[in-house]
Amino acid sequence: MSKFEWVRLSLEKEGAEYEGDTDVAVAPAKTKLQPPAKYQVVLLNDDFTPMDFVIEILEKFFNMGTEQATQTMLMVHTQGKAICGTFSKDIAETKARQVNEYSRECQHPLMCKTIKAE
Ligand code: TYC
Repeated sequence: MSKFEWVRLSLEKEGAEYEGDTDVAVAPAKTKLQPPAKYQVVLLNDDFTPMDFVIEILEKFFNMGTEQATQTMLMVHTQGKAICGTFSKDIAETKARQVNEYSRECQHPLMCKTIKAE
């Protein structure tokens, strides 16, 4: 058995790759790749923000129709919170920030936050 053949077989036995006779071996990755985490954008209830304003937010930032926006607003109003959508981390954080900034501009205390989805 040649020297190279011996190296190739030894590396293969350990699960590494042999890359020709350059003496470069690449070890298999130790960590398994995971799909990117998802984040939920959650709207919280308060006693002061007008219902119509919450519906406007859901239409404007979450592309909901008036029917779905009304249902979601009522869910927040009765249950205390509701998920408005699930996105990548960046998009979820941007939407929550845009909602909070716009609410403050309009003098409403509406709160929007993100939580990592299971
Ligand atoms: N509870 C508010 C009211 O009675 C309405 C409301 C709904 C506020 C949803 C915030 O995320 C919210 N005017």
